[in-house]
Amino acid sequence: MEAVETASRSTSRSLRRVGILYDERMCRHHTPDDEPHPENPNRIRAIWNKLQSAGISQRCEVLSAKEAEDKYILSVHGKSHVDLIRNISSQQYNSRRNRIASNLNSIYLNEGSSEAAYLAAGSVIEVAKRVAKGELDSAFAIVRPPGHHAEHDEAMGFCLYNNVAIATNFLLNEKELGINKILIVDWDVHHGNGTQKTFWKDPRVLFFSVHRHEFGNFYPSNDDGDYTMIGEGPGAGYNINVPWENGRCGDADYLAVWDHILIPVAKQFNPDMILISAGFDAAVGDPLGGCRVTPYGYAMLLRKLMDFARGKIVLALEGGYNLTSISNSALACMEVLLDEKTVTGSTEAYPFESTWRVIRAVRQELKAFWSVLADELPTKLISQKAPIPKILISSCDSEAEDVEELLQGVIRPLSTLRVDEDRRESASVSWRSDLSNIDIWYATFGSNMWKPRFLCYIEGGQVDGMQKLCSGSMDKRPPKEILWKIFPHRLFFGRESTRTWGLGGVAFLHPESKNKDIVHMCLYRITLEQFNDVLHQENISSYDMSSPLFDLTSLDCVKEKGSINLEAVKKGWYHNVVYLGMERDIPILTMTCDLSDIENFKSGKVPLHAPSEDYANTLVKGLVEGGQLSEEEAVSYIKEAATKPL
Ligand code: Q9C
Ligand code: ZN
Repeated sequence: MEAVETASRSTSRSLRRVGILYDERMCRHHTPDDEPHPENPNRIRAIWNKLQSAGISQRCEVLSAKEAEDKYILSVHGKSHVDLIRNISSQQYNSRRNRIASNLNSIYLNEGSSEAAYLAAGSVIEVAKRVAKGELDSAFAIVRPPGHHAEHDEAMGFCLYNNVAIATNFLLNEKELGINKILIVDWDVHHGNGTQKTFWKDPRVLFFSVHRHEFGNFYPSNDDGDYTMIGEGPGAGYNINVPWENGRCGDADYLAVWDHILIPVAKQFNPDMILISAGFDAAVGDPLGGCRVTPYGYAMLLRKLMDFARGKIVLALEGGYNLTSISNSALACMEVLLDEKTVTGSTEAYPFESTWRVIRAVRQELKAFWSVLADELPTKLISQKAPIPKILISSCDSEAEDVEELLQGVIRPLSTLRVDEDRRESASVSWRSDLSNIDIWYATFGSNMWKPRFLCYIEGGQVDGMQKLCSGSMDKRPPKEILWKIFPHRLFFGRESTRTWGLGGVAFLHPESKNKDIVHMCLYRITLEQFNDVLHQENISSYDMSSPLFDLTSLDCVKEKGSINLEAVKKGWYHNVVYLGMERDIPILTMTCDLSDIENFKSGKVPLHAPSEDYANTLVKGLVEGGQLSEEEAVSYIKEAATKPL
């Protein structure tokens, strides 16, 4: 279903109305003699060119910039500041312009600056208005100069007018738009000091900024971005800062902050609209940011926000200084807005220990205002951390006896991981593209029956009850179809604990069928490429995926023999791929233990063990939400499987 839609969409406009705003006139703001500067016109040109050559802009409504009216700018800035920016590019300022700029913090000015500043602010207003009215579902304004550092009476940090703050006030003041609560997410690597100050006492605007802080040593180098800065008066609690203690933060750090701060708070706040101060200077490769967010990371961060405000989201460019990084990051975000989920390239890492410390500090500071932040984070969760400067790549569910040793072998420096990533991907690209054209049914009998849990293996992330983060598949497209079937196999639970679910047994399927047994299976139609990524995640292995675990030859073999034991993941618990027949000409595959394991379970060498409550509940949820059983029936189905002798 999804595939058909995507195909028909590829030549036409998206089903979702997505706005994109670009205007060459914003390139006329540059350094006086065009001396090199990170915030230069090529930034927005690079993004625009990338979106055009990727066919993205063709699927969007393309808008051009409009100058903001002074009355809107004056809702954020003082009259003297507006007068200065309006006039700074005129001839009468020619002799004074450079001196004025040099008295400001990190600002240059030229003859094009005024116009560009008005266009940038006006453009964010323009797209925000259209999204608010429902003429567009969402939009991206590719603007410069950036805005989030600009304060009431001060241009700074490459910013002249605070574009996002101005658009926010515009939305709130145009009462007939019906926008009364706005969430601003500032994921630029720098603190959005100007935006914070604008809405400091305003409970209609929840300002959230995650930024490198280093205890006040990172630009703008003061305490404004500390987590203790929570707003004041009626605005108390409506300002949330997540200050990184160090650079090198990446997808895992940002996702942890989303999952444990931003998303729960967004749920409780329930915004009418979301504006993102979308700097891409936390991207891997940025010369100023020193962080490591991948395009996939940005896509995930954005996707998680699409569940709020009925998807009414506006992205406004802020910083971001590596032309390639910002273009790829912007592209990944546009794919999310267009809802065409083909973002690839994931990085598995745990958050830094310092990240958990910061998350706890923020939750502690704000729990009086947001009840969803009140619970202590489970120790199991926060003990998942990346050694500095090393990183743990790997995954979810595998439970090799010597997992710890195995994992030690997988620890390698972050730098190697990043540098090698391209090479690793290109080495694996040939098998991936081959296998991405082959569909299979992946038949699940355990926690994967619950769709959100299974999606972690595809999209990355984790759901309630899981104590580990999944890396996801390289191909993030969701299953093309889901279907339930009953098979004559025995479901049982064994082993004592898992890394993902903690204490308690996990589900296994007896690899042989027996007429009087029945098992409910949820079948996901995914590609053979994705099946490989699921196999990899289900069986923690040091296997590097430069070639597939299960290829076309294995597929032929399993069809003929009924099952196939995978040497490469021998130590994983689900190393046995079992063929369950065909469904509409597509093979049905599952993964479980092998017959020798069954002997060990029977002899007691490996224990049978009932599942934990969390894990059992996940199975029940799968069966109930999948429309297979009532809750009562599901509970007794699981109970029977957990108690009947093998
Ligand atoms: N030692 C934005 O990303 N750095 N602004 C100045 C002085 C200024 C970044 C360093 C960085 C400003 C929108
Ligand atoms: Zn920045």
